[in-house]
Amino acid sequence: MKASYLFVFLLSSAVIWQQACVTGKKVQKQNITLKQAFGNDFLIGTALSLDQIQEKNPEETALIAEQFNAITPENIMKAEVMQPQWNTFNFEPADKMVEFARKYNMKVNGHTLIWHSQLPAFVRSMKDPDSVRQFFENHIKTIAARYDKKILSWDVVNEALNEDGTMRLSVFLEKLGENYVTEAFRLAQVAAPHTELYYNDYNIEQPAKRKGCINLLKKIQQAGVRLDGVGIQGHWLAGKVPFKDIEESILEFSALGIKVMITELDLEVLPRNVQGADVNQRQASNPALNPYTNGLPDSVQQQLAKDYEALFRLFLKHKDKISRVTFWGVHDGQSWLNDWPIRGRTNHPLLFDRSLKPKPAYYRVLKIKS
Ligand code: 9MR
Repeated sequence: MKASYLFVFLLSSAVIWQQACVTGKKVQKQNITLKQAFGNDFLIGTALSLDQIQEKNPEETALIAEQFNAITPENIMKAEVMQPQWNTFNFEPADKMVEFARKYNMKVNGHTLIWHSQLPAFVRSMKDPDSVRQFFENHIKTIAARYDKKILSWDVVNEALNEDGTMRLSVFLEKLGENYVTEAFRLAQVAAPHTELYYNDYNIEQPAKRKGCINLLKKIQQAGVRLDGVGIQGHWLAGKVPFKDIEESILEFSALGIKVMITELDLEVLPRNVQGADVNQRQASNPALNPYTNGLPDSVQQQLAKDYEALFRLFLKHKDKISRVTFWGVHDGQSWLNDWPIRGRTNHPLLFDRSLKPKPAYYRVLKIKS
């Protein structure tokens, strides 16, 4: 072997060895990536920010391309970005994302057509039902049609339910009535006949909300409107993951004859009083509630790893029902949980840390397949 080849070989072995040493512990060497490991089971996705779609950081781009085969835009397909002013659409970021997905051979889940949050200001101030209806129809038709055949799927309606399973009070419920969810799917079905259509929500593994969700989904189906899947967001707490509820929900949702997805997976490691992902719920800041600014203690790191492993074992057990598992962000530094429900915390909910290094949880998840 030539000296230069030998040097490259030794260097890459050292890198692999270094990656295999996590928090001082030797773990099994892993050469495969998430999308390779689970490629025959379900899609492995991540939410991307605009910076990531624009490939601002080459190291991050490489990590995304290597690990994931599905993407969801974290914010750029929401109504306030896509239609900032009445009938004025901003397609540029979403078009860029479609290009990104094509370049790296990834599926795109559009997120989201109808949601009570991140609405443009002109909708929030609308008083009369006709204007809301016009916005609702125009928004769905225009955007769903533009991306038909370019993306795999849409979260047509996001978070329409309260914790007790009743319909959440929103401008859509108030002005259009309960049937607005079915109507959104009906419009999307016409505008995007080649795109899969999903309902997406958090805490729908919880029994009361799950029951409400199943009723809502059945209504869509009974109206003869196409519904392809349901997304359980998966914003859970490390050490308190509701495994039994999750398994029951996978079974019950799938019994409706639709795909089940885990769409926004992350595991909270910091103290907080609220559960789920209601962006309107906030807690006051307090240094005691931000304990891991210098990194996760080993005990919490191990808990996180244990929970992720158990979750992926469960997902694999039901891989015939689950079509995608998407993390809500690529790495800890990007997570929305650094700012919710308390702003400015240092959170650690994902498989990659702030310096893009895989955490013990990553290796535990991959180890299932080795
Ligand atoms: O991750 C998103 C964050 O950057 C935004 O500030 C926030 C604003 O509403 O939305 C976050 O994403 C949410 C997703 O769109 C729907 N489910 C809950 C997610 C976390 O709040």
